[in-house]
Amino acid sequence: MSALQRGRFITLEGGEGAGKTTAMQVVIDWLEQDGRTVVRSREPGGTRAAERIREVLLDPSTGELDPLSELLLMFAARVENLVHVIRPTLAKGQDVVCDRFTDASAAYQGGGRELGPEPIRRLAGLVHPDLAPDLTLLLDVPVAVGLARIRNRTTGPDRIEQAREGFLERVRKAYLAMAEAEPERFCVIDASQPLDKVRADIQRALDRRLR
Ligand code: Z5A
Repeated sequence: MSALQRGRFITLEGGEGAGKTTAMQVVIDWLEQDGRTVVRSREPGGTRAAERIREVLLDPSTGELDPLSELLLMFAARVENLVHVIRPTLAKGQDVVCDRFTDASAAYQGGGRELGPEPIRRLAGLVHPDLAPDLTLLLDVPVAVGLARIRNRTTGPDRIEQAREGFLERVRKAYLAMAEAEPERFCVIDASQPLDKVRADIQRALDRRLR
């Protein structure tokens, strides 16, 4: 499948409370104004089976999981999303905007859970050797700022959010290292700014990278 024929694959990444929900809408609006048909998805999730896997992964009642089991479940959900949503949509020439993808596994399981990059690299090689996002917006926010935002939620922390602050610092560090290693794919957005500034930065990044 050539990159010219298929739709564009855009992913949103970031730590807790980075503001991916707002960013998703900005990206979708921008693409639609550009005349594109856009399908949104999220990971873990995106299909009925993958959403069931998400429940297992995020429900605190699941209890502790071995980091490798956690990683394999993320990739099981990813296969479902790729097979049933991402690949067919791109093949039709439509765009996909996905809230998290394999970079999240590298940041959370590779960095946060300290599995390192190798298992993620191997699984990505097995599951999507031919496909990488065309653009990844990394919404970067200091851990304490992100945590303060999500503390205002009415729902309690999910299973992964229950991890301690050191975990989230490792996640952020892993994301920033990936962005530095692949500047042509990543665009880092300072998500600690007020929302209107974040929105404007995302729009500017899309103008620069996708037009
Ligand atoms: N995970 C993983 O470990 N491995 C993997 O491979 C994958 C995922 C794919 C589910 O992800 C979890 O799965 C996640 C990573 C892990 N870890 N956890 N937990 P998720 O994306 O569904 O869940 P999340 O990261 O917990 O989402 P979130 O905390 O809701 O983050 P967000 O979507 O970026 O935040 P938001 O809802 O847009 O904003 C949070 C609040 O902040 C909200 O009240 C906003 O109004 C406010 N906000 C946002 N931006 C601003 C600014 N700029 N100023 C002020 N206030 C703001």
